[in-house]
Amino acid sequence: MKPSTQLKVNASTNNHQTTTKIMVSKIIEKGLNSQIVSESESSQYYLAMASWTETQGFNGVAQFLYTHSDEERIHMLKLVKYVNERGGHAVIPALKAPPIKFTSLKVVFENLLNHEIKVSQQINELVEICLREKDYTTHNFLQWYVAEQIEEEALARLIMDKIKLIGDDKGGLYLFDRDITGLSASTSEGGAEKKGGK
Ligand code: OFO
Repeated sequence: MKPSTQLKVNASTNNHQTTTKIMVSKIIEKGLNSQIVSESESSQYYLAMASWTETQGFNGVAQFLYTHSDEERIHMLKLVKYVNERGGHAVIPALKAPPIKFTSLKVVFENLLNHEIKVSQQINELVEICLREKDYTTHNFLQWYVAEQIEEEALARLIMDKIKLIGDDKGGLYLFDRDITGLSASTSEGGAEKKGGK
């Protein structure tokens, strides 16, 4: 929808005031609703990883993943509120079941990194649609997600590097499990969280 057709004028007969509301276009609404699915799936996926790692005795990793799962839910909620505030309808989706088991800690974080890369691509596509549709408000709103993805991908890569270094060394894995929650906190301090996004 072009900007000229994004204007919806509601005339109030009660107080004779005229209010102008900028509506989100159908194509942007659809894109944002797809992103709601992705963020919800991310939350479920990381929750499944958290539960599995907890059963394997990696309590630090589990805590890290429970927190990450909560954050993804907040990302989803932020989108829900934005869509509705802009006169669209945020649809709460059914989600497919995430995996139950993972073969190793390395596989967990490989999956996490690949998932974050996929989400970054989705955000970038959404940003591209906003530019094509000349929806600069949603484009601006999405910049928080762009910054967040940079942070999350960087953190996932950092963790993968550490896991590769540790290999099968049990002592190394013990220390990694002990230290990972601090790693998450220190990284998010410089990230999109600090930019007032949540
Ligand atoms: Fe929603 O931040 Fe990653 O996926």
